[in-house]
Amino acid sequence: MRRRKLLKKRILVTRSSMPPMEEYIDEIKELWESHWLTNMGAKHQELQRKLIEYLGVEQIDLFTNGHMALELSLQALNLPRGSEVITTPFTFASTTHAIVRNGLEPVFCDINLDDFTMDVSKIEDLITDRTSAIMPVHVYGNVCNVEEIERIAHKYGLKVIYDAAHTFGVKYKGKGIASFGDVSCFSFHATKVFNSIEGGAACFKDKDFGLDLYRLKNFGIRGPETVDGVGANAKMNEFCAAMGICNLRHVEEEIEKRKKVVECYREHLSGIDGIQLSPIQENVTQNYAYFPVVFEEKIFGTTRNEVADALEEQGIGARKYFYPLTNAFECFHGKYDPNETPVALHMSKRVLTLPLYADLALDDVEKICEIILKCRN
Ligand code: T4K
Repeated sequence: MRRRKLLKKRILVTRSSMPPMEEYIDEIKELWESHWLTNMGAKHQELQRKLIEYLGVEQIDLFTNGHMALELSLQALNLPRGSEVITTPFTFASTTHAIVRNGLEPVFCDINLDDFTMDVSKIEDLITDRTSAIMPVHVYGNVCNVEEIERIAHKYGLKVIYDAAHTFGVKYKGKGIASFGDVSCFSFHATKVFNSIEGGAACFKDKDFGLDLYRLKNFGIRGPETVDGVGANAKMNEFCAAMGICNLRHVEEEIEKRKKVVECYREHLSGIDGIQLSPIQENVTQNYAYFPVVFEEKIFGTTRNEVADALEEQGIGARKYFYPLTNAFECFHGKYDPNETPVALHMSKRVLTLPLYADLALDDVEKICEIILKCRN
């Protein structure tokens, strides 16, 4: 009983968006009639069609999760084994692991001090004759400098694969964010702005690449009697696709509600010495995916960890996304040096992502800000 009371009071970093239960039940009724539960069924196809329209992309393929979309997209690019992929360490494990699991070598580029995305002025220095691709991350929903990345990729003949896990629905200069680069991969995980419970998608233009990618997510099968690739199994099932169809109907509403939460945070935390907020990027239609706050201890007087502890004491689960950096992970011990990406290292020690979801009450946002501001010394 006591446990339930405590849990009810906790505010976590996010909470899954869900459609009304009846709407989902209605959507999945057809699955009981058809008995078709997976393997690119009607729901899978319907969600694909709807996402192409919503995201403003040419081609899309759906996956079990965002990680498999990334990992198999990299594989489908057919980069030379052992070649180098320029990426950033300020991200979730998935980005770096997708590179390493493909037998490729991540080369870590530092990030910008303001928006946490790849510092494009450092890319060219990292290019060698072994570089085959760039894999930037639109981290927190902040858009990378896509124009400069495109220019560099074109100049050196490199592929570009965006980790767009955080940028569902984001537009840059009126264009869907996934229309940049050779491939862009979204995550539809339960914690994302748009979810299909678990799920992900790769968006691209090249139809031949799409065929290779499709085969990789389906055991390398080309036809009923032809298996000419060594593939995995990363197909989105019909229940997940049905959840995606329902959530897509409400996503605009959800983003609008998130916007109000973000505005409330900004109202209380802007202009505070020692607190850095993400910039509002020009020409970007945001999705309000995350609300990162950077605490500069020397000015704010309190460390990020102390703020996190103070929030935790009040039942508020802010998270240190993204600490540690991926180039500091134990699994890579001795292989990479996080000191070579000093800005990313600096930010990862100071950033805290505050609770953010559509139904987060503005009273709770105010309470969170009050606790944070009380930490000032
Ligand atoms: N690239 C980037 C840049 C990514 O951030 C991610 C995933 C990927 C690639 C890979 O995409 P996926 O393969 O996951 O589709 C979470 C998510 O699991 C992960 O998807 C996400 N990034 C990462 C940033 O966050 P955790 O370990 O922090 O999740 P967890 O279980 O602690 O959940 C966080 C909070 O979310 C909970 O405190 C409460 C809430 N929650 C969680 C779940 C599982 C819900 O409300 N409902 C739920 O079902 O990784």
